[in-house]
Amino acid sequence: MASMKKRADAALKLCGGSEKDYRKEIVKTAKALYKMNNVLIISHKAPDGDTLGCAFALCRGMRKLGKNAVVRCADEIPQKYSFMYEGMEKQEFKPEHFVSVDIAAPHLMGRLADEFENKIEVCIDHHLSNSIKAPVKLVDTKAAATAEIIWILLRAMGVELDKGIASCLFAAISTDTGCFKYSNVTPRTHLIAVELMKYEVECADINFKLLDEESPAKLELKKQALSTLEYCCDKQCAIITVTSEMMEQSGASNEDLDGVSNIPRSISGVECGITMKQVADGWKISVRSSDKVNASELCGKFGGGGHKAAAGCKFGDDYESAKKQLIDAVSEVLK
Ligand SMILES: [Mn+2]
Repeated sequence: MASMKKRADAALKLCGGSEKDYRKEIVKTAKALYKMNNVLIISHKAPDGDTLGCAFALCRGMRKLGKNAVVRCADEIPQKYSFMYEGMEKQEFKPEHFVSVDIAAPHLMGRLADEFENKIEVCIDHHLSNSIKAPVKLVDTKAAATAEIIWILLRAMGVELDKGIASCLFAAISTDTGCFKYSNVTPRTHLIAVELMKYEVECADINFKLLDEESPAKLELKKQALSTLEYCCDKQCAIITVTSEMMEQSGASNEDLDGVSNIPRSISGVECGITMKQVADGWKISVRSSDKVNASELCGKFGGGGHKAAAGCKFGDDYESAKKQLIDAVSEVLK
């Protein structure tokens, strides 16, 4: 395993970081993965580019090492991510080892939680609020995307990257950074992207498909949601509301919401953008914020969590009460 240490060092050097403690963590996690066979890799529910890119990159990497590996997700994988599993063969086997990627909490495994939450052996993530229980945990909150960690791990394990793996990781990083424009981006993010681009990744295509392309249904949803736009806290906070009726009328899907929740924060002068989405049992809130507001702390007050600049929480049925509590909490921070 000495070579694993060397490879980890080399990978860390390539992406500009070589703290000894971090290298140790990488080696420990890479070793745990290396020992496994018949591996089930779990993505979070309502999957995004990072959780899927990590899962399929790791799955492809494990297979290259001669192991059986599959990816599972509680929800259906949106069509736009199909390139991630393109060309992968079906494998039938009884899973013996369980890995979670980009999952901050057990309930985010969705309907898979009951079956797997106590079986996770390796948890790889970048969420500050991570609460998964696992013997081996690698939670690097400095990583803009969990995919940064997966890249280092694959290198440490001696996996030869290829176009398939690199495309998954590039897509993961690109989506979790809003195409390299969020404040979570570090030199390491770019350095890893450089390494990935060496494998003929079709970056422009991936970026268009995952970040720019919009269906007519999504545009209709945006139009309707925009009509609810309101401001508070001296216009430093903007709120939009998405009702179930709007979802139905527009024909938009839940993934179409991603673009919508970025709208309020994009308005000049707004430090905190809130999207209130009606769900079966209440209101799902997503918060996007500038440095002035810690979205994760804000949502933490209501039992939620996430990142500094993007987080979420949930409220019950009472729309007005939910909104008032949110506005009060934001004004408390901004005053
Ligand atoms: Mn992520």
